[in-house]
Amino acid sequence: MVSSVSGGSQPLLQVLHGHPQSRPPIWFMRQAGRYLKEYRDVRARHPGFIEFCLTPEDAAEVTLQPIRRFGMDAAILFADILLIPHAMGQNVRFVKGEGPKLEPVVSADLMKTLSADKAAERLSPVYETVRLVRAGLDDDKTLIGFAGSPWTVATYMINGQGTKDPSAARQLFYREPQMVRDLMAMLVSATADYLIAQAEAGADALKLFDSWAAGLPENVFRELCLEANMEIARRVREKTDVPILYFPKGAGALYEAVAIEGSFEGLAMDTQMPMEWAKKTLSPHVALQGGLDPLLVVEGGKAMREAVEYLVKTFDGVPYILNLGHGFVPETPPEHVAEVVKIVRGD
Ligand code: 1CP
Repeated sequence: MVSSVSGGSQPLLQVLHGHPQSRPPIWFMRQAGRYLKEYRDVRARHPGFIEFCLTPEDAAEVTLQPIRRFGMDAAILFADILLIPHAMGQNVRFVKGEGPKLEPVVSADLMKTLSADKAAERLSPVYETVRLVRAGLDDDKTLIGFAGSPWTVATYMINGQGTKDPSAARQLFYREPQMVRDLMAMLVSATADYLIAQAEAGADALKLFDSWAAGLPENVFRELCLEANMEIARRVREKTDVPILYFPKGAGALYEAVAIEGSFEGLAMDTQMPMEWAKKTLSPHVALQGGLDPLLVVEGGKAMREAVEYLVKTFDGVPYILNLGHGFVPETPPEHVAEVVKIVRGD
């Protein structure tokens, strides 16, 4: 059993164990990335994005860069949610300027070419990255491992690309439910193994990204999002007691069901979340994280400062981690990021 020593000296783990801090711990989704020159320099050495993610020294370096520059309370492993389809045998490429391209899984025959069994094993370079990052982080900083949630990863696998419109996956579920259920079962299994291996290598907390949880009817959300992620959490907990954060982006009122029934230690909020409602309804059940609009950090100034202060004030006295409601975009000025950290710390 891998233990997270009930929070120890890490403020972020303290929050995930239900203990509010006098100032909220802080980190940012996509805190490693193109908005940092030092990231672009390392990225330029790699022709392929997947190959970059699977090079432990460089992945560890870019994981640590934002911590060195801004001193956030947590590092998030540098990897991508599409490493799992790659490791299951799907052809995944990242095309410059266009995002990910996958060979779409749209038939039972294509599904037969995929396998969950060895997927986590094939991602062993990621666990080496985890070990390198943990060794390079101060004891009071948390290392967050992560994976995509099964439905979100299935959406990319079925659509074949990054898209603003995940309807192909939803329609396939209505047309061929068993096929999508089989794919989901493979993803649950591979993802649980992958997260357990990250925890065993030294990740202090784990996050499941359900970036395509929006727009699903309640019964579909419950099956494909809530239940699938709870099943992963159950499997992870058989082997470790590392806390788990879940991000059901765009789930709206269904956030309440996730908070009450979900058994996750942390729940990440998107930018639309009504914060007073979240404090009253979700907070008694789960530690909360996030909500800041990443575009405020692009613009900076008074609007950004007021939004950050509002979050700090609203969640004063309850377990809360300051973060974005979605990832930084490449246009984000690093000086605005530094200013958010300063405001939150009360410097
Ligand atoms: O070189 C580059 O800058 C490529 C951009 C990039 C980066 C920095 C991609 C391609 N992935 C990543 C790293 C990454 N991805 C991390 C670790 C770094 C960090 O957060 O600091 C994480 C946690 C992810 C997770 C991820 N990848 C998600 C879930 C979170 C979210 O943004 O909703 C998703 C949906 C992806 C898919 C993905 N990977 C990359 C892109 C451009 C996309 C989105 C494609 C699309 O739908 O349009």
